[in-house]
Amino acid sequence: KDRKDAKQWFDDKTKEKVVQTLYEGKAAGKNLIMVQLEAYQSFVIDKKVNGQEITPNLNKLKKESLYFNDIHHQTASGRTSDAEFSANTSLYPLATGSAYVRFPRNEYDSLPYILKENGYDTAAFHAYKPGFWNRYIVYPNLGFNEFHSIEDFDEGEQVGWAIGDESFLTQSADKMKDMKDPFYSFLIALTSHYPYTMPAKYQTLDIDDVGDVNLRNYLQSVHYVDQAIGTFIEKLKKDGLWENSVVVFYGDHDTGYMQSKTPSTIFANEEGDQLGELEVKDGIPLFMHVPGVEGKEIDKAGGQIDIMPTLLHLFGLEKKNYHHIGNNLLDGKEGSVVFRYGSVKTDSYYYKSSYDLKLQNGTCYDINTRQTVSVDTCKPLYDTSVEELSISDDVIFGNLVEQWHKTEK
Ligand code: GP9
Repeated sequence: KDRKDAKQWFDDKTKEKVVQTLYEGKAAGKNLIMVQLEAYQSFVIDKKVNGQEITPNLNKLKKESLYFNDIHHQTASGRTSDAEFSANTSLYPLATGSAYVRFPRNEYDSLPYILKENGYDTAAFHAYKPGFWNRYIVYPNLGFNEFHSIEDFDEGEQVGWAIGDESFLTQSADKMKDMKDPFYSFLIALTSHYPYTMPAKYQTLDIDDVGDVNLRNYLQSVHYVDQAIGTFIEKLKKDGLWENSVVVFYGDHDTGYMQSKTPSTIFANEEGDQLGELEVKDGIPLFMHVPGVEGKEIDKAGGQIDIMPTLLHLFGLEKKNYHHIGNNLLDGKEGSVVFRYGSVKTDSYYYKSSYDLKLQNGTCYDINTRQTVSVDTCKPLYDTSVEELSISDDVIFGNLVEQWHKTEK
């Protein structure tokens, strides 16, 4: 019954979601270069500390890109692997453990698989141990032709856990020259990983009087990554890839700070503004630079499961009956993001779930008035979260997409 209900849910969704927009097919035939940024949060974008821009290169890119300003990470305990999983399958991560580790050989309508079917070469790049998060098994299974792990990179400059992002991104761009056009490259940056301590020469922001040491380390770290992104963009331009490629950057998850005064608290609009804190806490940036498409800021709630449906719309490939839960962020409809632990944000309301996941024990905020309202107002959000999370779990636990592919053949 669960399998039939899930299938019906996807069939209904496919009918609903085909909305024509000015963006449809605008990226047809282009390469896709997608970069997942470690612990990168949206509260640093377009912000200054002591008069210095934290992310000058991303701020510049924002003006020339589709920038989605209300995107939230949806990860659980699988952290970085959860973000990769959701961005490339448009399903929710698991509530416990990582789908990469627990179900590494499942079949999905994954982004590399769909692009491959449409003639794309595909590769994943991550300058760390291939066994971490089981990637060496998962990537080929998701449809990546190549996985360039630490073993495939020149030593480069070590910053944090591995090769610094500047060297990683530059070397990855060089490797892309060997890929057949069109291609999809998926890059997982790593430098801005907890605890965010940077070598003295990369602590270039003058912020000695800002926040606590954790915040200062975090800001220096994301500032370094921003510079690495600037170098990467220049290289893509020099190598002739920029004009032929959609280039996407997004953050994988929050900073993971457990201190009472978190960076997101400091950057929230007002001290003690609970809704403001919630809105900032899980916020991640999402940039899609599409050659020939003017920059625009899109104010619609969404998450990592929406990245693939949005890209497929841009590439003109969304019409098939794929088993995706996310939405096209460009469809002009009300936005919505379900968090793995049951909270939900739309453009109008924020439902904060309680630990026991009972509707009545959660809190419902009206985003326009900034006030709490009766929790019944948030019941539709709650119902959506219960339904979508359970459908996603059924798909993963039952490897349902593999079964559906067999019967559809
Ligand atoms: C290491 C990187 C870190 O390969 O993915 O993952 P995280 O600790 O953030 O989940």
